[in-house]
Order: sequence, then structure tokens, then C-alpha cells
Amino acid sequence: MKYWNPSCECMSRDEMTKLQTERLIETVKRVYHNVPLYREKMQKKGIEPGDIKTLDDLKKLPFTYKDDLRDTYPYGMFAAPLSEIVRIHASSGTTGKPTVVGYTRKDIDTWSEVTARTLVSAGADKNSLIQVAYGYGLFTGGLGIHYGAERIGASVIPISGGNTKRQIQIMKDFGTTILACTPSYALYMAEVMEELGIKKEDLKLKAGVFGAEQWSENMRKEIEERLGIIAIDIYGLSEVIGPGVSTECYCKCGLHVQEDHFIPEIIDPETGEVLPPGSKGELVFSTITKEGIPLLRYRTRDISSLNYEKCECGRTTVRMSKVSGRTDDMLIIRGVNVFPSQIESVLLEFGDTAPHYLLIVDRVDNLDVLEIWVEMNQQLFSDQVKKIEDSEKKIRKAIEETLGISATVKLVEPKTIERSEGKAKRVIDKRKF
Ligand code: DLL
Repeated sequence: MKYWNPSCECMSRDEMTKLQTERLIETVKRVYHNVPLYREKMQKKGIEPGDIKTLDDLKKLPFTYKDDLRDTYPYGMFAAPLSEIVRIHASSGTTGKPTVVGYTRKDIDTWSEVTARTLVSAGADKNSLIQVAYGYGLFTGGLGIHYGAERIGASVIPISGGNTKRQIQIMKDFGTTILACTPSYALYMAEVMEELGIKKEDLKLKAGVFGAEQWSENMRKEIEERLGIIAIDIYGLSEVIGPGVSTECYCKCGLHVQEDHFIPEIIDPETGEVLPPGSKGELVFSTITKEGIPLLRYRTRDISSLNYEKCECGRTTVRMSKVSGRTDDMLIIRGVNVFPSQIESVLLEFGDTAPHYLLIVDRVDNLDVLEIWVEMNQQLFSDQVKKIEDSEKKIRKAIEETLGISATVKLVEPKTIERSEGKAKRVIDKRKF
């Protein structure tokens, strides 16, 4: 099977423009009438739904930011009543509060459709055995891919993340053909396989759908070689729908955006101006079929570019380049989105530390590790070593409970972390992307 839905994936540009325009107009009406924040934002700009007539009018619309979701936490941006919402997911916000997204039954249907397209473009069909090792839960990775896999009639193995030896055992015994997880986890699995003496020839694995974090071409080569598979990059974000927003095909030259559901733009992150095709900038999405939480011009903070040329695979949808970075300080550690500000607020809850800290992120044996250095205050410094160790433990536990990631915490002497005269440098990321 080459495409899941050729009528949408291979549509002519004219047809796509017509469809997007109709859907955009409907979405603008929906949010104007159902979401007070959008009505206010549009009124501030002096525009009404009737002003949006063509795709070119998209640029008149206001941007949406992660903070808008936070400020209206939890349901303020929902455009459907809770009685119509059948699923809720959430991801990290810039502070303690997560950003919450809701799906109507139709949204779940759309999501299954776009993740089905994703899996098919990685070579899946109804004979595939798809091992979903993305986390299940509030994170969109696990359930998003799960529904797409069921939609195409493949057999899903909903193992979720973690328990690596068991993952490998199951992969071997069940004859998994497609692995879905973060690229760093795939590499870690390859390593554990080698330790267990399991060879790639012992597996039936053919492809992997890897995403949720940034990864390089070198990393792709390594995964492909060590697991003997084709590694496909898949992209998405909870606010827009989850995985399924865009995906590579076997040509591996950009990720096809599911344009009949999401309109991408590339903007200059400083001025907000729309940039021409091919320019690098911040990726912005407008959802045009979602009911639960439709978003206009959502600022992803991800850096990419757009290519409208037809792809060799036959799909006509625009391709975004592999995400090459972010315009903000969000880190993705073992697939979990983490803002330094969230760590800071945990640190500040403890009376015996000073607000000077450094986050050191590295990749050891293909796994992301986080080390937090934080200055202790004078009083703790003059205490016994035992007390300092207890504080480190307390902080580590609090970080794990609040952010869901493990970290090594090191309390350092007062005034040892370099002070800055401008923007504080709080993160040292030693990972190579
Ligand atoms: O990570 C959704 C997802 C799940 C995508 C599984 C792919 C596979 P969030 O937790 O909301 O959603 O995080 C979204 O992750 O803005 C990017 O910064 C980053 N990201 C996601 N996919 C990729 C990718 C899921 N393929 C944030 N390459 C996004 C680079 C990615 N970064």
C-alpha cells in the first residue's frame, strides 16, 4: 500500500487551496463564536469572521501562544462543550500548569486518519505488527499512534515506554515489524539488544516511526544500521493534535504536512512576518478541521522551512524540513518537554537553595541525562554533609514528582555558578543533534 488516502495526500494544489479556504472560514467562525479569547483577539485587530475570504487572509489573523492555553487553563480555549469532548490530553506548559487539549469524537477520527497516513508512509499495512513504545497517558504519543495503527487494521502491541529488556523480548517473540518510539529510545534499545546478544537478523523489524524530539541525520544512520530498518521522522504537537501533523515518506526529504487538516506557515519569530517558501523560521499551524480545540496560527517555536515542490513519492502535500531547533528554551529530555522555568519553580520551593542554577543535559549510552547544579545558601553550606545530601534527595524527588523526569541534583557552594550580566545561561546541552 503506497498511500492511505491518495485523494487527500495527492490532491492538486488548486483543490487543496479550495478545501483549505472553506475549512479555514468555518474554523474562524467557530472560534469567534465559541472561544472568548479568540473573539477578543480578533476584535483587538479589528477583524470579523467575514474578513477571512482567502488563504491570503490568514496573515490577518492573530497568533496563538502556549501562554494563551495556560492563561485559560484548563478548558478556556475549548470550542466545544465538555459533553462533546471524549478525550483529554496534556503537555508541559512554561510554568507548572500543563497545556490541556480536548478531542471530540470527530477529532479522534481525524487523528486516527492522520496517524494512519503516517504509518502507511513508513510502509505499514494491515499485516504489520506495530509496537507502540511511546508513552500512553496524558502524552499524545502512545494513544495517537495506537488509533492510527488500528485504523489501518494492523496489529497493535500497546507496550508503552520503558522496561527495555521486555520490549526487546516481545519485539523478537511477537515478530514486531514496526517500532514506534522516540529516536533516542530506539538507539538505547539497539544497545540493550547487543548486550543481550540479540542480533538485528533475529528480529522481523522493517521500519521505525520516530519523533517527539529532535534528531539528526547521523542518528538516523546509526539507528538504521544497528536495527536494520528504515527510520522515518514523524512530527506533531499536542496543541495541534499530537503525532500525525507531518511525516516523512520513504524519500526522507522533508515531512509531508497533512495540509487538509493543518495549514503551516513559516514566520520570522521576531517580527511575526510570513516568510516565503524555503526560508528558515518559526513554524506556525492553523488547524482547520478540529472541533475540541481549534487553534489559529499557533506558534510552535520549532524551527523549520517549507517546500511546495512535488515529492518523488507522488504526494503533493507541502513538506517541512526536519526540525532543526527551537526559538525558546524548551528542552526535550527522554521525550518529556521541560522548561527551565519549571525546574526553577521547584528549586525555589526549597528554602535552603539560592536562585542560581545550571542544567546540564547530556546523552550517555544513548539516554538523555539531566544534572541540576544549584547553589545552597550560606546556612545549609555550614551544615553537616548529611543535611546537604538529604536536601539533594528531597529536590530530586520533587523534580521527579512534578516533571516526571529523573535528574541528578548537585548542591554546590554559594557563589560558584557563573553570574551573567545579560540573559542568564542556565542550560548546557551537550547532546549532538
Ligand atoms: O511530542 C507529539 C508526538 C508524539 C510527535 C510522538 C511525534 C511522535 P508534545 O509533547 O506536545 O507532542 O511535544 C511537541 O515536540 O513542538 C517539537 O518541539 C517536538 N517534536 C515533536 N516531534 C518532533 C520531531 C509530541 N519529529 C514538541 N522532530 C514539538 C523534532 C519534534 N522535534
